[in-house]
Amino acid sequence: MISTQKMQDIFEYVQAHGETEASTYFNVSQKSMARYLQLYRKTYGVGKIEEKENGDIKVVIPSVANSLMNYEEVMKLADIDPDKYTTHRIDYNVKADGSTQSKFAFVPRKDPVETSPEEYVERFKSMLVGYEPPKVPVYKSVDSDLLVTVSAFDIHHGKQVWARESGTDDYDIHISKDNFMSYISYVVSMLEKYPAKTVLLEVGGDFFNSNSPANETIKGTAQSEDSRYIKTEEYAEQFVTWSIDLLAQHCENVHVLFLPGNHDADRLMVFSHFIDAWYRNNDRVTIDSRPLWHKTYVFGDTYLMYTHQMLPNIVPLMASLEPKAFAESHTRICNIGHLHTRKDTIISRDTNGGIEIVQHPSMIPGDAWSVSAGYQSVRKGLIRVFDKAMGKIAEINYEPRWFQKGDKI
Ligand SMILES: [Mn+2]
Repeated sequence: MISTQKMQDIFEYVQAHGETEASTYFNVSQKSMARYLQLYRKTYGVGKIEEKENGDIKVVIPSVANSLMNYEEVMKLADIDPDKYTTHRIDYNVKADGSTQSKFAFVPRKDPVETSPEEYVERFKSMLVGYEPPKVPVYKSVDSDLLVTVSAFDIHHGKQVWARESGTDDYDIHISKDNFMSYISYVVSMLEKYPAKTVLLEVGGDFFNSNSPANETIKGTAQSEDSRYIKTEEYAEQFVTWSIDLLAQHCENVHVLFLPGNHDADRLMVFSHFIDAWYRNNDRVTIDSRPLWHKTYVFGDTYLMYTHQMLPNIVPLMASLEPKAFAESHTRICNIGHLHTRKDTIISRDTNGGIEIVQHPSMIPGDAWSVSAGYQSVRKGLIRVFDKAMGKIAEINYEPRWFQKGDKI
């Protein structure tokens, strides 16, 4: 930086001896000398003009002339031709003592690049040489094995719902049988897309609406029931065996997990023994009819736990059922039902290893009592696809209303 005093000295020296001599005396190029003088003359301020070897020009305007903030003004004062130069950057600095400084950098304008259509074609052609389209990595499961789970929580087979009274849909043993068979047919159509080796049918409790011929739950709560106990039972035998047989035609193994519910614990246990006995000589169909309230199913790195209702100690309970498999698993899902509404909860990954609690939906319509009590639910099935190594890879929606309006089997 050249001080005001020095600028004044230069100015006076030029007045006395001329620009050429001043340039030699002060060791400044003649071009810069001319610009110094112009700047000094027009602003009575001080500044520094520096021409670099590459042709760039830097102009520094100190605080005494800081009204010069406009680059066009600076170009005029520094005698920079706007046709030949353009601004590159402008910096405005405030120093600790409050003084200011503006720095203007100018660069020579470049001729616009003109490309002929022929040149453009040649350039484009050269880009195509050696070009390869992006390659997408194809994921293959460790042994191309998939598991498809079919939720069958809270079917409440035997329940009577009268649409005029409930404001929802009609429901009786004919409809529940029909619905279930439509659902399984839909699952079979999805097996074409996801060719699973194993299908797990999750009968998650309250499969029957009542526990006894008195049409009551296990605790004795009276139920609005369709038809007679034994008829409801026969329908269930028919559509459950029909479903297992159909699934077994489209996969290698069918596993049926029966879980007692608060409506049907005793009845479902007996029913599961009937189904178990039915398939006792079929190696491809396995029935979990153990009279347990909590069960597991382990598939590769996936640990599935089942219980009908939410419990306060559900996470330690889940881990305690098969501790070794639990510890080694990556996908850990605790499956519950009972409230007929889909709800997903992921417990903190920090403390519980990423356990997911999935409350399954139900396919039944709300009845007059539940609607009057304000319970709302959307009728849905839940079909999931698991890969042995990757865990859950797909979830498929199912709504019984589609089959009621559309295809009937
Ligand atoms: Mn329940």
